Amino acid sequence: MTELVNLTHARDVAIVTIDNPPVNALSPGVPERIQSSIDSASKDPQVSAIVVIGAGSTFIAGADIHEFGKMTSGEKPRRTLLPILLAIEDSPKPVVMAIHGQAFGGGLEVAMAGHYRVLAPSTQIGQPEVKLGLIPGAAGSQRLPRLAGVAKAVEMCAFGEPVRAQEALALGIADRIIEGDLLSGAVAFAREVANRPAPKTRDRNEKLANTDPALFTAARDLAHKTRRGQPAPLAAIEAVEASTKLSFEEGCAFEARLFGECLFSTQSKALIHAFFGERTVNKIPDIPKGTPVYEIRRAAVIGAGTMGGGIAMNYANAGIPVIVKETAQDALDRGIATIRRNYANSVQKGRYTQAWMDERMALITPQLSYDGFDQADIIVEAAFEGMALKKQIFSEIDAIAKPACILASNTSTLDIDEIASATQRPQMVIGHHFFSPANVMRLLEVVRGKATGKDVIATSMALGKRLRKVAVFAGNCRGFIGNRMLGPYRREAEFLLEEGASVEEVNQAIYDFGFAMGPLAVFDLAGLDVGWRIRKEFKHFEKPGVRAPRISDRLCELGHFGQKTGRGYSRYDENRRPLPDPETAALIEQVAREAGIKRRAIGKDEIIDRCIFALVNEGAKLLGEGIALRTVDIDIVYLNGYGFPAWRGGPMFYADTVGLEKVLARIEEFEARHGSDLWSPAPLLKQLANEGRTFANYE
Ligand code: 3H9
Repeated sequence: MTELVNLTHARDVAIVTIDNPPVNALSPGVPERIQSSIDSASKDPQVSAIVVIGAGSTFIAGADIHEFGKMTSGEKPRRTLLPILLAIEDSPKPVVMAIHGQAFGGGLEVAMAGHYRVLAPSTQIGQPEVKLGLIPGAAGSQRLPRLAGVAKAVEMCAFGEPVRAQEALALGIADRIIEGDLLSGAVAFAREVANRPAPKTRDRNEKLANTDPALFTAARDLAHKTRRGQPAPLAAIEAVEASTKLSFEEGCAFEARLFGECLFSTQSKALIHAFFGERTVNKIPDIPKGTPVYEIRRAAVIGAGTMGGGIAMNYANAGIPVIVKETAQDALDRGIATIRRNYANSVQKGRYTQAWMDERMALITPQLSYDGFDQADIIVEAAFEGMALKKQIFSEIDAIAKPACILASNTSTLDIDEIASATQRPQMVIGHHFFSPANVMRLLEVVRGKATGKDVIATSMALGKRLRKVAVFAGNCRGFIGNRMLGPYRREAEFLLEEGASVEEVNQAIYDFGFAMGPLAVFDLAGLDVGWRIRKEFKHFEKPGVRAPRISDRLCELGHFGQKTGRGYSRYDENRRPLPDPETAALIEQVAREAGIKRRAIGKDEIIDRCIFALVNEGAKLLGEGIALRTVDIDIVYLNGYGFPAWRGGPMFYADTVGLEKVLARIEEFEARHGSDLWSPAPLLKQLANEGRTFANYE
């Protein structure tokens, strides 16, 4: 336990050091002690100026996010930072905020209450509260426009992206960038300004004048487009707009009201669940911290298709040299050309420099042979989804790879144990299920076989972080977490078509729920042939007499594979815009007729409940079977791999917000209508609903 805040002196300059690991969050006691330290330094006649600095790797990461849950549950009263920040700003001696790492949220709000800000060159500053469904709650929306100007303040508060030190300096948020030792630079700066009148941010109104109201309209339009369904970005715009119309005090009161509304919203709880969830998934109960890991210095990928190419890019992006192997020159050339095109697009958009791209390309070695595979620390197989092929590849690489090489399969559905059985080292075999496009999607499912070594799992989870993925651990079953749940979701989307909903109605209902795309639009994008191939592989698992979706297979038989062939559930124009396809509609009616299904009008609520509760029910089965460790693992899979709206917190969090009793009642209704083979409620869901519990408190 540290003191949270320490006061020391460098001759005439007082140094207030915040020491609340790991990120100096403003937990109870921290803001109070910052202020009392500044206060006592102000009263000390030996002190001419005060420097506030963070210990460890960052200045202040913001309010302590754990506290929000305690406040909304009534466990703790709502605290307010505002008076503390006013007192800091009123200090008669200049307060210099010395910032490194991040000054985020409440951290930036503290920084802006100081009279000056000096930054280490790699610092990031921002108001990311909207990412938690919140807005700045301690005058950030009022002080930031006074420093950065209204347009930039709107952008930072409404969209949450940070700015780097150089931009902060140019904007006027920072006063100087300190190269070299931050503390000594800050102390020297403090001496320079010691005898000048200290400028209070709240009195600096010059940048508020003559604000063009069109900028708020433009920001709202952008928020509607890019933050669909989320009130926090709109509230943030409103709060910054208030800074241009109200006094500082009135603006703060207005901000506080909006902050309170956001704080108590379900969206904020969902987004906070997602924030902590992303950090929780890395913790696996039987793989303790400190489990030995293999060093990954060289990688090899088998397959230069969409998946293989994307996976290779992840390794190159992390600075790891990677071999990409194909079986035919033309496939290899196509794969490398796609990688080059992807990088070139990023360069064109200004995300990377040409030099950066050249370095990445130089890390990728395309080849047709296994040369160099004996040097690899990890080999990732990304061949077509077929057990026979995968087993053949694994027996080949087993013969070449060094003993300490991890053998990973990018399979999305197949049994890791059976794949491992083709090798003499099942303890080194693991699933690394990437999501398409693998260079973009953040999710990585790490799948444990029954023999997979703990060191191999620990290495995979650490590697996930290095590859900038959110790695989620899953047990071995058909489809693991994500695709096993996707099965019933897809099934219901297709059944709804057979029963009378149109392709457009199903897509629209799920889009309106908040998904980036409707299910049928996603399947068209991914390629219907992918699922077709997998279903053929698993034909023997189909239960005779149980209704199975047929439309996708029928479309594939016609060569309608989705966007890539211009036709799937929808038709696509030359700009890949979907259009209704009357022939598909006729085919659906025919399939329904053949199956003896009487078609009817289907409402939006039924579409949502059938698709989403199909996910929830399967998720609950996965939990009960121990395939998923925690509900949050399921939620994080769906948020990062399947476009589930983050502000709904994931399928399991969403089910809790609906109420498990209601969810169960609806599932039982579907069971009565469609049969137990399709809709038997998960035992865990039944148990929790009957006990009046939630998935959250199951953990
Ligand atoms: C706010 O400030 C509202 C205000 O307007 C005031 C209202 C009155 N609180 O991410 P990492 C934990 S809202 C509590 O893995 P990195 C995190 O859970 C807040 N805990 O490290 C993890 O714990 P564990 C606005 C926090 O180096 C550990 O710290 N601020 C907080 O990859 C390490 O985190 C934000 O939204 C927190 N604020 O990244 C910033 N932050 O080890 C949120 C982190 O037990 N934070 N933890 O799993 C971040 O963006 C990143 O954590 C940061 C470091 C970039 C700072």
